Amino acid sequence: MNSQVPVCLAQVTEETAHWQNILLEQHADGICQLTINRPKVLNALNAEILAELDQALNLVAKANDVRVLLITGAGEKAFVAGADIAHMKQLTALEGKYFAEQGMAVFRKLENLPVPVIALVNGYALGGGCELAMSCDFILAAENARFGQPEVNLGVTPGFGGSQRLTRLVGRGMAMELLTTGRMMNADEALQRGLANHVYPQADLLDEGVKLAGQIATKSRTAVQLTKQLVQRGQDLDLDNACVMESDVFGLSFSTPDREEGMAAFLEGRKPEFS
Ligand code: DAK
Repeated sequence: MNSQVPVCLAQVTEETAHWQNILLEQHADGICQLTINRPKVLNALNAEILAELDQALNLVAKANDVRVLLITGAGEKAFVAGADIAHMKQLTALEGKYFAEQGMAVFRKLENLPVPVIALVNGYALGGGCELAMSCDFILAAENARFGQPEVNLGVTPGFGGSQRLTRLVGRGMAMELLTTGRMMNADEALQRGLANHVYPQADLLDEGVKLAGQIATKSRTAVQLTKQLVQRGQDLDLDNACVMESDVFGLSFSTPDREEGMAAFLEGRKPEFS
């Protein structure tokens, strides 16, 4: 398939048919669901899953029928219980470095995906699982969600960005506590500390995720994507430069058909019909 041509994700089958560990499905109205599907080992991540995840993100990035991506784990027990310990046990130091680089690159791709990504954390999100959730734009948690970075129990450091993203999300002191004790946070604590946006009964998590994604999917696709870029790029800039960037992007948004339609619809007292 030509990588330059936008694809309709709903019609892509040949590229996804050989995947063993990832399910990619379309809900209505531009909502795509990606499920890490290895429930026997609580969806633990190995190099093969990371490679499939990378391919899935490439497809989503160029799909013209995806407006929001949901990521969750198969089964009722885990989102992702971390990197696969059996896989990591066999790695040499150099292979460990490559494994970490592979995970880092995939999670960075996820973070920079043009469309918003919502993690639906339906159980354990430990180590690489917590790092995966933190690479999404925001997190919705089930009541049984458990978040943690237990790498210190295994004699290693976080390898997929956990020490950096957790610190940015919950602050230095709490991140240090969690990283150095390896203790798990339950869903309510994650909510209280700003790691999760909302907590739902597990049976409602997917429906709530689809509902929230549905609200985003009705908005201007261009405005949503530009907003994600502003938030992603702006967080590492000083405020002066971040505000300059926002002015530039605000100006850019005035050149779009969605801006014409959105403002006309408001003045005509009707709902906008965005492209
Ligand atoms: N890897 C492999 N298998 C796992 C797994 C994991 N992370 N987590 C669970 N499993 C498997 C269990 O071995 C068990 O398999 P069977 O015995 O049935 O064959 C099955 O899933 C069910 O798990 P349990 O029987 O243990 O279930 P419990 O309810 O009793 O306990 C648990 C659930 C999540 C508390 C427990 O499974 C657990 O503690 N799991 C490990 C959590 C963990 O430590 N995760 C890894 C975090 S470290 C790096 C790159 C990356 C990383 C680090 C460095 N570089 C290369 C520098 C990332 C590291 C991590 O993610």
